Amino acid sequence: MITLLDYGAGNVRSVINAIERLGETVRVCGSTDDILNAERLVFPGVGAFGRMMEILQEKNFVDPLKTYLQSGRPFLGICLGMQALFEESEEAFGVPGLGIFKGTVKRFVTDLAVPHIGWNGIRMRQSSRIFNGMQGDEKFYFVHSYHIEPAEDDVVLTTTDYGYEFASAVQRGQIIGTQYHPEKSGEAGLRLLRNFMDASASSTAPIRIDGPTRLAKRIIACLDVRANDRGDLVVTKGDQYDVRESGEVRNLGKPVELARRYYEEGADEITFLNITGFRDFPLEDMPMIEVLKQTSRHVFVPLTIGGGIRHYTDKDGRSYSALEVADAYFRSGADKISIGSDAVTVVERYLSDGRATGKSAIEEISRVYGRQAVVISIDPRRVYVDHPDQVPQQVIETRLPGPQGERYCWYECTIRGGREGRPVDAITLAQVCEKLGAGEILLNCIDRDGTNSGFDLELIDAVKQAVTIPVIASSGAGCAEHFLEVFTRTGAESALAAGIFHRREVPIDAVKSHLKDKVEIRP
Ligand code: 1PR
Repeated sequence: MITLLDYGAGNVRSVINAIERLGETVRVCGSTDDILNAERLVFPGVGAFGRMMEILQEKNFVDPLKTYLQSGRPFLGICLGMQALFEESEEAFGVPGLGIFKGTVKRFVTDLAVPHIGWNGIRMRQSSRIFNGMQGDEKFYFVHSYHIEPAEDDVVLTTTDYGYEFASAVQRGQIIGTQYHPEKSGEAGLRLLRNFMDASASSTAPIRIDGPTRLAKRIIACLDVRANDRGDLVVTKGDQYDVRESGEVRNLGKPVELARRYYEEGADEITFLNITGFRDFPLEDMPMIEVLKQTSRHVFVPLTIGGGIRHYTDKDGRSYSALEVADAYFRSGADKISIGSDAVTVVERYLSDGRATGKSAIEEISRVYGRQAVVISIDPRRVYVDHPDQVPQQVIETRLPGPQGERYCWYECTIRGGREGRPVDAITLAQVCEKLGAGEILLNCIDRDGTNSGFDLELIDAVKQAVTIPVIASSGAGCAEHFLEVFTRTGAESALAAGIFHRREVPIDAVKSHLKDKVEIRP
């Protein structure tokens, strides 16, 4: 039996699913006695340091946790659950941590995109049972803006490079903490968890890997989901967002089955977009929540869900905030949520008022779950102009002139699945969303969607240059070479595709084989 400390923020479902998958039972800790009586305690942390410590105080969990940590019984802290073991964090000045390890938690200071999101390697410094059976070149899933800085070198279990070398795991006796998420790190992560649970196993000596660890470019499989005309939830796919063929919604498979297939084929991440979320209310559209629950039982890489995340009033007059909708998704197994139409509305309001309200979906969700959990999905289309001064939007010079030979264009954001254009451009939208607390940009392109003609490199480059958060390139992938192109000609951290994977035209491993030795990938 594993006791799991859930303080109420973030996706503990994935950790429960991963432990149960390994044949263990999980008791979610509800009282101080549960902590004190635990045989093995796992503390997965998501969200923000200050809020986490506040909740631990409110629930009177701090002293029992310290008692448990001094008892010599096995403890695994994941991400924020590891950071909590330190004395304090730059994320919340003046808020004391548990102080089990000397040292602090610092924000990344690097020119690279922050948060550090994705699959990176580890360099082992100590013997540990959690590495039994590993080769040393495994990659694990990271998602964080802050990292620990231990004052005592001998507690460092692994280090990782991201701009510079930082401590990515600690160990002292039976206390282990990892910055990476084993529950989201595929087979390597499941092995780590299995090793942790076998507290009697002997330790493996560190395996030395030369050179710095490298963050992999991520390959993401995207599933656009909606009900077809018979009411079945299907994975569909549009051509420039038109998902109907001969009047019928295209049906390319069942969401849970396809997600499982992509996980097994090596997808680094899976995204579900509820494409009719703009008109349906997701909390009434329970099948989508069910899809997420079922998928997270079998898929141990990060899951993003988008569609319908906004404030909503139901037919009985009850109001739901975007945060409540997001809560439901996180509780069902999502690691990140993606906001589309509502982000455009929020940015338009910001631009007209010239200030943030603190109450938008982006701000509220990132405050509670951390900015790494908030993705902005942008659905832009090109608008050509003869001259940059013709429009107030941010314009780029294009190598692909318009129908009248226009040499400039701007990218018009759309809402409601591309049905309505708005006067805000994609570059400005990305910049304002970053300012409001978004952690990642999912950059679609209506002109390229479903065309197999390659990513819009000019759009991706322009947005990537304008923000410091990671960018997911999306729309238009038609062959493996397109992925190489987007990774070598733009700074995009990941690339997403749908049609070629659904139609089995280019499998995920063919993309990875093509990239191997040219671009860092997760094997
Ligand atoms: O506006 O917050 O409710 O979110 C709705 C979400 O649904 C948005 O993220 C929006 O992008 C998405 N969406 C809405 N309508 C469509 C549609 O296709 N009719 N999906 C749609 C389109 C494009 C990608 C696609 C890539 C790659 N999103 O999902 O997967 O273009 O395709 P490809 O590799 O086949 O070219 P809200």
